Amino acid sequence: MLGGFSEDVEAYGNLVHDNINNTGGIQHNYFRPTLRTKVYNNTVTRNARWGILMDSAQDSVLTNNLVGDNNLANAGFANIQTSLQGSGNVYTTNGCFGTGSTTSPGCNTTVTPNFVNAAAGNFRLNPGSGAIDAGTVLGAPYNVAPYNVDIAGNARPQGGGYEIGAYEYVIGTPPPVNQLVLALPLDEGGGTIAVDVSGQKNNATLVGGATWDNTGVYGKAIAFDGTGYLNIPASKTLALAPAMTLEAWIYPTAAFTQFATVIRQDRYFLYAASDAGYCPSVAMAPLGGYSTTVINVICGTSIPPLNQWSHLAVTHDGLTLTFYLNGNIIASQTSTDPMVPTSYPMTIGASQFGEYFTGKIDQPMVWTYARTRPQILSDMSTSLIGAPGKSVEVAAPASLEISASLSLEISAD
Ligand SMILES: [Ca+2]
Repeated sequence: MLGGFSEDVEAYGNLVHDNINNTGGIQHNYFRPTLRTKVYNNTVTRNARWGILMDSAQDSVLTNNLVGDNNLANAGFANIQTSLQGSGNVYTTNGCFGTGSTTSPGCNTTVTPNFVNAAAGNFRLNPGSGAIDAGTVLGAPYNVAPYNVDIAGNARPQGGGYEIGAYEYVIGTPPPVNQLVLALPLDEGGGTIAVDVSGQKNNATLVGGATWDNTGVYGKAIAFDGTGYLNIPASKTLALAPAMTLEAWIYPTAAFTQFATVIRQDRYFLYAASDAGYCPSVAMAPLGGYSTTVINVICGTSIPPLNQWSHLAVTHDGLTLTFYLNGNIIASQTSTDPMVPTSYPMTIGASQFGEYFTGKIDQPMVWTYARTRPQILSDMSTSLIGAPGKSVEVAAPASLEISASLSLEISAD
């Protein structure tokens, strides 16, 4: 302590929520100035007044804080309240959202947090959260123990970068919810982007000989000439494990001569055709599955006919691989080898090995869990056109970890 100042206080990785007794979240006390406070990677939400109050703070740094839905007492506070502050404060990549001003100088950006279940006190992030990979990379000492973990003890960063807030989003096991992570209507009819309406922002880019076609199953489709494909950048939401559903309508226009990809992401895949002899039942049969140190596949039993639409799907629930043709279960087998999530682009109409598809594809969809047969039938009969947020069944999280509320007051006491 020096001259009545409180110095070098840190607030790192806290969850500060539901302080409803007319108070705020993290506070620099107006009457007790603070020097060089560091406020990093906190989630501050559902508090009555401010989220983070910077009164009398000087030469302090706020970074990677996820602050929103504060000011619930309607007292006119910002999520990050920067009135009456001292000089030299720095704000970087603080994401604000919801109730309470999100435009104060401390809020560098607005984000959609997409919490797992805020009402139940679960402020972990769902896939597609705007907080994922949106933070500033932290240097020493925050990149080493004991700082390099999140509030749940998971290593920070995960995947492509630092998250904003107290929680890193952990790819793979277990999935935060049962969710749709890719849904392409393929109805734009122009341009080079096919927009994902799953809500997970996994938009696709048309590459090479992939062109718009006016006649899909629903609306338009993409035609692949045998050299083109759709590319979707690597995404945590597509790093699937322990379960999946891949499905699409296909309209092949050339006889199959080798593996023909419908959907592939590094370790999991759906193919319209295989190489001769790969599937034991029928030469060139379609297949789906996933690879680890071994390749786990389930084969169809008939060749999708030329110049007509067929619907293909493969599901894996962690125990069983199932292959569907036109909504019918064609084959099913035990497969307990755990899926391994990886961070690679997804491609439609080709794989990382080529394996191009020739013909049309419509409404490719990817889910983080095994759809049931009635759900597959529903997917087949539902047009994605103009349906963002389409009928996503959200299962209750297996366990809710509800952190105790706290109000952290930084003062010279
Ligand atoms: Ca379409």
